[in-house]
Amino acid sequence: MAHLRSRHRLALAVPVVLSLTASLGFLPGVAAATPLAAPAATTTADGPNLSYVVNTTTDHRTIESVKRAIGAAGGTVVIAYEQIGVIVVHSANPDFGPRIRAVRGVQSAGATRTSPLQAAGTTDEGAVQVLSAAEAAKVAKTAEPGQEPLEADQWDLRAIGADKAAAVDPGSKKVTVAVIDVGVDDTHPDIAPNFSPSQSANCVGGKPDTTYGAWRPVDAAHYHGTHVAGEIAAARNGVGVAGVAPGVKVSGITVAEPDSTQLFYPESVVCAFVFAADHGVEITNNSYYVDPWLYNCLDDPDQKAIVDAVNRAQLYAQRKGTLNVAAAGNSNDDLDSDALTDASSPDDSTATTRTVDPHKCFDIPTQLPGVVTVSSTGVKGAKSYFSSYGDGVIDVAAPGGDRYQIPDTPSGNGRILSTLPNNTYGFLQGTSMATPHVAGVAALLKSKYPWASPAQLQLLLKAEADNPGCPTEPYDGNGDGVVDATCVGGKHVNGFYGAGIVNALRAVK
Ligand SMILES: [Ca+2]
Ligand SMILES: [Ca+2]
Repeated sequence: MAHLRSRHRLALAVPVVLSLTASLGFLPGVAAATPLAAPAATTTADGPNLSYVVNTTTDHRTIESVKRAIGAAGGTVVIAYEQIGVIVVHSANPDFGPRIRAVRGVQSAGATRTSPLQAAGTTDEGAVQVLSAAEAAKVAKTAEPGQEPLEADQWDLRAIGADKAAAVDPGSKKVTVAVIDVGVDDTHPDIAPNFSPSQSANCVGGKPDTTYGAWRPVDAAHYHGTHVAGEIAAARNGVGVAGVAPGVKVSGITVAEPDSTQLFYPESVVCAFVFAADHGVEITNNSYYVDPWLYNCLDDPDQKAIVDAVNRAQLYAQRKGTLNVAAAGNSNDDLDSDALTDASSPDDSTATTRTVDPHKCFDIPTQLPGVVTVSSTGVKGAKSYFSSYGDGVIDVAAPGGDRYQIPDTPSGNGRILSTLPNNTYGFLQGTSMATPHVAGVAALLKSKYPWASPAQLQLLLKAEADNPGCPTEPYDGNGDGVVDATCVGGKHVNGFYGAGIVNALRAVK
């Protein structure tokens, strides 16, 4: 679950205990330390079968010649994305990485994983809190005319004017937000009315599977994407909750491993961006970081290849008119600092502790160019205690919940209430939850300005945001008396909130 912006590291609020179980047979070993001088034509399969991304040009002849070299080096092509020059490969040759990097026409190449999962972890942000039937009945009793039954607990909608915006314009059915995540339960009665099956797929492994229903979560533990989808576009249908943009469409592109690791490998994410771009998706929601590295350092050939492949895919989506919105992370890291401690990578084998410079080692996709980077706020409009931040890194902020900031609502829960698989509802907190609020407001903007480019949408999000400014007191997010972060910047742009907290009502006016 590393990828999910939940744990201390970055993403969100997901519980889930990592365990080993079956999952693919990837083993340790990897080629990283292997010298480059391997002999020709080794096709031995004496190593673990790893997955790679091989990045080349978009020229067809070059791609064909690189494909032949891949075969000669003991690799098998899974899929070639010619439009971005990225080839997904499996190989059991321990020398495959160095071998293929030496081939003419290959710009970067590397393994997208290290070895099978061994470590377990729990989330700092706490597990999902399911709303019981009794609690739901209590909340529903407080609903006012015109409100959804559980809306009294949705302080986040009111915080960005999304309740009032829905009365003006709920957004257009011609706009789709794709949720790149662990799967979306489109049979949920609050999601079914707005779901777009033709823009949904399962991208696990790097190749899209569009079989009907392939995008659904494999089990109830894969609930994260369903929560995100509801935050964006849960219908105003007299049932449950409402999303920020209840008139737009939402789709699901699954990238999480189906086992309990729920890892988001790079080739799956590459597939998701290309699929979204090629299927007319206007906005993608990315509430995760790409596994297995929290920060990908460009001086490492594998990590460089991962950054290169994912960046090509997300830039391709932008060129086709898709705005990509991504979570800043849940590790309360200053992404503008000179040095950060990354103790969680790689998260598919044994993590080691290393110091990284976030200007050279990137959390992706959130730190990639043109991506809207989102920090999280609580009900008081202050940065969530877990939210990463950084002057010049954060673009905008949005409600993602904070259990230390208590709202005056029936449940008094500072987290975000939304849909869960199997027709249930629950609370989560994280930058994972902030991101869909931004995606929802962006969808409202796109509904109003259908010709707006991704860059223009991002400018509008910023121009219409409300900036709380840096706090005047030292920031102690969890109230333990120890200062947790320093906000750098001014009233209009700063490291905690970027240009400010997005606003749905302004988007539709
Ligand atoms: Ca509803
Ligand atoms: Ca503190």
